[in-house]
Amino acid sequence: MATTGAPRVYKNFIDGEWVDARGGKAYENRNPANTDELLGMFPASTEEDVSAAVDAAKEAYKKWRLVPAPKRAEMLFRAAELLVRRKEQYSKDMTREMGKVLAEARGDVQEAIDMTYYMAGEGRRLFGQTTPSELPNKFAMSLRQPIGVCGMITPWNFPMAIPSWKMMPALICGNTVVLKPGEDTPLSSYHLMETLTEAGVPHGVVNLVSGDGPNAGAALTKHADVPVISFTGSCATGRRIAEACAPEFKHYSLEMGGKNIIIVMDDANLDLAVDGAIWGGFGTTGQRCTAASRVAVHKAVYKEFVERFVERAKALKAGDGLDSGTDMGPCINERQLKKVMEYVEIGKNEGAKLLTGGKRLEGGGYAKGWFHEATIFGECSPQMRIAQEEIFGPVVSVMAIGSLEEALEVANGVVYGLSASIYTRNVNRAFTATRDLYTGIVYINAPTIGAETHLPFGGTKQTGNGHREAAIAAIDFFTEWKTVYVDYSDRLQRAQIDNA
Ligand code: UN1
Repeated sequence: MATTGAPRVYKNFIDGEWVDARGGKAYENRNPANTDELLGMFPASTEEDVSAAVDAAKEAYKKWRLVPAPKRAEMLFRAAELLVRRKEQYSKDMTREMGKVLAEARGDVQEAIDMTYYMAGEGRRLFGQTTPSELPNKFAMSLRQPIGVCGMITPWNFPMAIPSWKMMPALICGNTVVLKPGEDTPLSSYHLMETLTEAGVPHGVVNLVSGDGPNAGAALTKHADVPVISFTGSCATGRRIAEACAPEFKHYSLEMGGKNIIIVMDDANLDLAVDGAIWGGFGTTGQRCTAASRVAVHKAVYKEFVERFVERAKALKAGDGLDSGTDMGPCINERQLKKVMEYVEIGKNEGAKLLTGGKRLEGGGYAKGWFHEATIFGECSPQMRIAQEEIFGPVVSVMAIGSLEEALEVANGVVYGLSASIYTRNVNRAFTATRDLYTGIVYINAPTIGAETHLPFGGTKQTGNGHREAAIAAIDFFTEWKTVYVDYSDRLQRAQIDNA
């Protein structure tokens, strides 16, 4: 049904005020399951808006960095409590703007809650080291110091979780934030701002500027007063960010693509492996950077696995994520749906066997959304484009392998290195795979998705640039070490020289 009446107009959040884009432009945020539903208008921000937000964050930093971390933590703790209370409303809004099924939207908000509580706890740690000096009457320690204004550019697939992964650690360390959320999902970031402010985070400490990459994101990246950029998104954008950060030697963390694999050995519990491949491949409509878009199955169980996997995929019901019977939501937008359809053609042309799916869902309840069938290609070779390139949709490429060695070679034979999984009941194989899979995350007898907030998240090779999100790794990224030597000997002591 078409939304009637004037659409709700959302604003940027700068220096504690809700403000329109200075250029006066706004863009529509529509439900990908039903494009007749307009969630609201959001500011199409430009350099001017970004500059205003950075100025506010720079000013606020002067005081925020001096607030004791346990006090900052109390605010985060209150924010987490508010998120718990609002979980249902925020989850429903997320399903409406992003399309993922409600249970998964709840998971996304839960991930934000987990991260916020976790980082609140860090407020009473933020540990450095103390260590003996090599000289007498001298004390040595290391402290973490905040860096300043952190620019954050986040994607649409985890509209609340990913901004929280970046914001909460940055804030607890004493930094201030300017967030540019995914263009398709600004509402969830709006909710985060609202929550943090109500929890007592002072004006200017968190700022939100919605808009697109070329206008808002690029302005944030290159702004001289933003020494830190944290980005999650495509490799193409990540490369541009790296180039923009290089001249000033900014700190930047990039979380990018994946072509994650599930390996199914001949000794695997096949029921479990099928469950994992369905959840890993089609959860979030395959729109996770951790999605299991490749499955390598030992030839001894290939036929049986594929039969069961295909049968289960056929039974998945696509639809509006708010309907309780829906297993899989739409693609995020038309561009993403077209990309999926193009890859289906590529797969067919390169000789993979289309086992199920392969088509856009149209008509009836699908007429107004960007729906695509759960799609499985069998008999893929590891070098096919559908087995090499990130599709970010409900398409899984299945390959046969003859040994663990071959599986590991296939697994590592892509440019990405985010997540990988092996199903086996053999402990030797499990540990060999753990050692030899060159990825940031490895799962044994579980799919490639489902990372927890207190463990490092990120990947090798073109998935990232060596940083990790979440866990203490995030604290490492959002602080710099300061090493302090206190000499209380009252005489000049020369390190490495007066060592006799
Ligand atoms: C992403 O797709 O960018 O591990 C993040 C997972 C989720 C996060 C995914 N906790 O699948």
